[in-house]
Formats: sequence, structure tokens, C-alpha cells
Amino acid sequence: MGDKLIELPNHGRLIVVTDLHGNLDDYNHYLNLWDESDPDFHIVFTGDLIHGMDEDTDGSVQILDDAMAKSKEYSNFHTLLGNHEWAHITNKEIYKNRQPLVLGFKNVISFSKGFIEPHLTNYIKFFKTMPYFVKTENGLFISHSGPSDKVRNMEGFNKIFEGDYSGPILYDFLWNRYNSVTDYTKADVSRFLEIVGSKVMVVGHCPVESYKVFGSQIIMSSSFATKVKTYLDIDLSMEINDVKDVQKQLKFIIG
Ligand SMILES: [Mn+2]
Repeated sequence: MGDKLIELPNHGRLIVVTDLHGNLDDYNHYLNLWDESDPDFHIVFTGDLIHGMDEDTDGSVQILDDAMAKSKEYSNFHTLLGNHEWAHITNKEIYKNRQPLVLGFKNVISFSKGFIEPHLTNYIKFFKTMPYFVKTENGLFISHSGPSDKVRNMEGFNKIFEGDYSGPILYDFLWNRYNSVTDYTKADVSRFLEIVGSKVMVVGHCPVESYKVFGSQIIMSSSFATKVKTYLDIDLSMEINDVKDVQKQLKFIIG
């Protein structure tokens, strides 16, 4: 499971940023909050770096080029897998406003690079290196989405690391929405956190204005489809007892 689950110790600092969807300005803004030279200061992007809603202003390629370089260079820089990166690995189309985004990404690459290949192949290789989860010693569990109500015990959870990209549990951790009654409930969040031994779950994926507390889960919007861009900035040595402790560490970008 090693490289798909990142475990952070109880010292240092952590910034968590959710779905950017090709917003290069926001990506750079968040990078400026981070100190790359301090190996105990981590930054986590929780997936969906790519797929701007408008091909002309889509900064996905610029973000990916930078994120690929930083992933190689810095052990404190992390980008988790989102459903939009997953769609390229599995070759499944995603439609937004009737636009096919997986197909459209080829245009975005060719606008900025002149050619699609070998860039697309390299980006998909990078997507396959992306971890699914970050777990901190002080009790945070961070993923793109989820949890999956199919996880009943640790053994069941660990199956996600044995399977390929087509597994139903991984699917849930990339696609599930808190506001869909069939996906998961507050009780599912609590049960999952108990199984993995964490206190609070932090996800993106579902557009909310700023953030939303759903049981022991915080759903956060750092860039896309929110007026108040919200991120988490937390001391990893801080004791976490419940969702309120984490809520107090949220930061907001106004305007
Ligand atoms: Mn998503």
C-alpha cells in the first residue's frame, strides 16, 4: 500500500488545498503559502488539478508541469488522485455542460505544447503515481472524496491497495458526494474513521460555498465554484479531538 497512503508524523505543518480545476493563479497563490525548503512543512493538493471549464483559460498543463517537477524534487509536496485524473487513467469520459473533458484535455495540451504526445502519455504516467490518501498521526484522514460505505473493516479498506483503478471502493473515494443519500451518511463517516483510527476526514470534490461540516467530515472548496476560497493550515503536533478542532484551523481567501 506504501505509496498510495502517505502517513505524516505528529510534527511540522500541513496545508491542504482541494480541487483547482486548472486555475493556475490559485495554484501559485497556495504554493506561496508553503515553504518548500522546510521538509516538515507539507502541502497536499487533494486531486482534480486538471480540467478547467473553459479550454482558453485552462491552466491544467502549466499546473501539471510544475506539479510533476515538484513531486520529484520535494518529499513535502503531495498531489492526490482525483476523479478527473482517474478518468484519464481509465479512459472514461466526464461531461460538464455537455463538454467532454477527457477529450477536450487533448486540445488544451495541444494549444500549449503544439503536440498531444508524448505529453498526454507522460501526464497519465504522473496520474498513476498519485497517492489516494494522506493520514496524519494527529488524526486527519484526507482524500479526494469518500468515504465508501463498502468498507466494513481494515481488511476491506486495504483491498483498495491491491486492486487496480477499476475497483468499486476506490471509485467511491473519488466520486462519492455527501449530498447524495445513496453514497454515504454521517454514520458511514464515523464508522470509517473508527476503522482507520482517525478523528476527522477532509475532502474536496463536491462544490460547496467555502466549506461544509458533515458529521466528522469537512468538505472544502479551495478554488472552484466558491466565492470564499477555503484551505486548511494546521500544526501537525496539534491534538485533534473532533471536527471543531479542525474547523478552527481553516483559512479563507476573500475576493
Ligand atoms: Mn472531483
